[in-house]
Amino acid sequence: MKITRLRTQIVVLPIDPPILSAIFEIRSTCAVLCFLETEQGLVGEGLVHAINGVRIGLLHEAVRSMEPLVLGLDPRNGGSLNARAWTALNFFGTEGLQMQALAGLDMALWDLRGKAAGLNVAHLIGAARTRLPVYASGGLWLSSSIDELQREAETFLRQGFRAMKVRVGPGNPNAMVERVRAVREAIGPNVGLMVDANQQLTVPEAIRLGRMMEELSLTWFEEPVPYHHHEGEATIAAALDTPLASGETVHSHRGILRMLQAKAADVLMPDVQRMGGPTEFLKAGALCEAFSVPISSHLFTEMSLPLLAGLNAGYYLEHMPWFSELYGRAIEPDAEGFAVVPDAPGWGVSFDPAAIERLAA
Ligand code: SMN
Ligand code: MG
Repeated sequence: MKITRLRTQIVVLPIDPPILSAIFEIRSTCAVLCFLETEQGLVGEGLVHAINGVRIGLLHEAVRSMEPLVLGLDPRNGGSLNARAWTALNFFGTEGLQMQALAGLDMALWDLRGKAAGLNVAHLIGAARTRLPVYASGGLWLSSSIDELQREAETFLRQGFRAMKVRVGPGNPNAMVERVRAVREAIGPNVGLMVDANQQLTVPEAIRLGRMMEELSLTWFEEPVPYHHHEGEATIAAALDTPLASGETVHSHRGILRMLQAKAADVLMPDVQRMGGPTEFLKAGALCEAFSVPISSHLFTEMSLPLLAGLNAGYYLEHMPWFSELYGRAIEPDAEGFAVVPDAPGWGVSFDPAAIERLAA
């Protein structure tokens, strides 16, 4: 089997009403859909995105520039793309835009390998499990009032979620704790609750806020300080009983290795795009297992589900529904609040042509 062409399509996914995290107002996300076509007619699918469409043209161009790395490649030897990338990308480096563009191709390669084998990616890896605990992440933003937070939390419970994430930010810590407590009161003591500060606190602020929240039995406290401040993360993690989660902003398995060596977090949560694709995500997963640290995911619910299912250290799946319209279906929790790996080959979900037409830029 041979890859004959990389086809790309830009789509815009509006987020209406806009949402607010401590770091961005998010009005849309814009994705570059990547299709690797083969002479046998099988097509592998991947996607990379840019929040609010910022620099989407550059991301698209970076993806397109990598077409020569996959043309003529047998997808069964998809690992060779990753192996060659370390030299092919060396000049601009293996962090940032180039790695994120590489992710689109690597995702499509994994989809092709699964489709060629007739296996879901989870089974291709050798699934360690067929379902994962999932938490709702598409809500409980800083833009919600306390009443809205409680109503959104109740909606998540009705949808079958047994865990969810609320956002905090800088400012009056009493006000932040009040928001988190309001959610805890709405969901009761036995539902998982994560808190994400999107890197906007200092180390002392994070320790103070973390201590104030200890009694709320959080599943984790995420990205309290700027993502590169691993020493600060380690200080906060050591000061709190609540587990610290981080890792969505680092690139490649080497970024994850540096965090593990620094004891920066109790839970790592790589983003498959920033990793540089599934190949790097899986390497990160093996490193997490070696350090006995659970691995969660960031965005990319559809692709992270089979990947985490294939990892012994696999932990919570983040459920962000931004791309479900593209797939024409949403991943829903089962009766116990788990996300179940689909049976279909590759990622187990495919882009809906009607949705692409509707959302095309
Ligand atoms: C997040 C990051 C980027 C976009 C949306 C949400 C957040 C998360 O940090 O962890 O979901
Ligand atoms: Mg986060």
